[in-house]
Amino acid sequence: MCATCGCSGNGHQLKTLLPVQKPGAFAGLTLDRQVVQPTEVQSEIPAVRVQTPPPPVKTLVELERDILDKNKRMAERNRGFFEARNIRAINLVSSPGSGKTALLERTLAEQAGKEQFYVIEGDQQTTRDAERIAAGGAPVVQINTGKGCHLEADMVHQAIRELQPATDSVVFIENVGNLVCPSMFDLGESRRVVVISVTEGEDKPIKYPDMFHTADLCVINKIDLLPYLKFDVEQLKEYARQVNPKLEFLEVSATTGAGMDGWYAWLSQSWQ
Ligand SMILES: Nc1nc2c(ncn2[C@@H]2O[C@H](COP(=O)(O)OP(=O)(O)OP(=O)(O)O)[C@@H](O)[C@H]2O)c(=O)[nH]1
Ligand SMILES: [Mg+2]
Repeated sequence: MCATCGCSGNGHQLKTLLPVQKPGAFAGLTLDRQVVQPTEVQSEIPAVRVQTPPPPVKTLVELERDILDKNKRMAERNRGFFEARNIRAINLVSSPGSGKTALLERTLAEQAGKEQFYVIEGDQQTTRDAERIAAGGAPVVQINTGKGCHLEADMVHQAIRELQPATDSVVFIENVGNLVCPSMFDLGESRRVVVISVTEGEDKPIKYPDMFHTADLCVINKIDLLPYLKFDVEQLKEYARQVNPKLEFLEVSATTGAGMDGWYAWLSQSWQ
């Protein structure tokens, strides 16, 4: 449950999709979690009434702190796993439809021989993004969060156990499309990348500051559409620097491939 935003996860599901060569044809292994309800045990021993004090009532702030603390501990485990194997783990966050999956599709297609890639896909429903990634030949796990609006570190932990990423590889984690809650949940990633497309308006960094404040890199996508829009790239950068002066920027088009060399150079740099 996310006490912060009020979304209540009704149990997430993991689906591992085997990489395929032909788009559309994928084989899947479903690892649905089952919730087992406690059953009543019939006993012949007479019941003894024990007076137990009521559990302490927690405030919303305490609940939120508990959730974030638990998430932080699991995130550190993930981070230790990634660091021990020199794995670059990248948490891609954005509003829905900014082009996260399109960016990954092109990256996998153009860099497949140079790096070993693994992908964790987060969405509330469907395996559509995982199918797009599997069609490109990369090992991928889809996490469906149900009512949850963000990925959490324990979900990523389970996905890593499925994927078993190799030493020196790159693990992309595509978060649920949402500019608010994913900013609060450390997944143990090495770097956080916020993707914003030029159709969203340049004021998003000041309207959703947490997302831009916690990111290392801002990828400005869909620049092929700039001639048709009223969008000021420099204004966007200025707003973003107001909330995060250290934020780096790249301008790309996942559709045409413009600017992708800068993205590949950023990916291949040493982060240790
Ligand atoms: N013109 C243009 N369209 C793009 C570009 N990148 C992505 N798109 C389109 O934008 C739409 C959304 O792209 P996705 O890659 O599905 O976006 P996403 O961020 O993964 O979306 P969610 O997973 O639903 O949050 C699709 O119709 C893409 O074809 C781009 O660089 N230029
Ligand atoms: Mg996507």
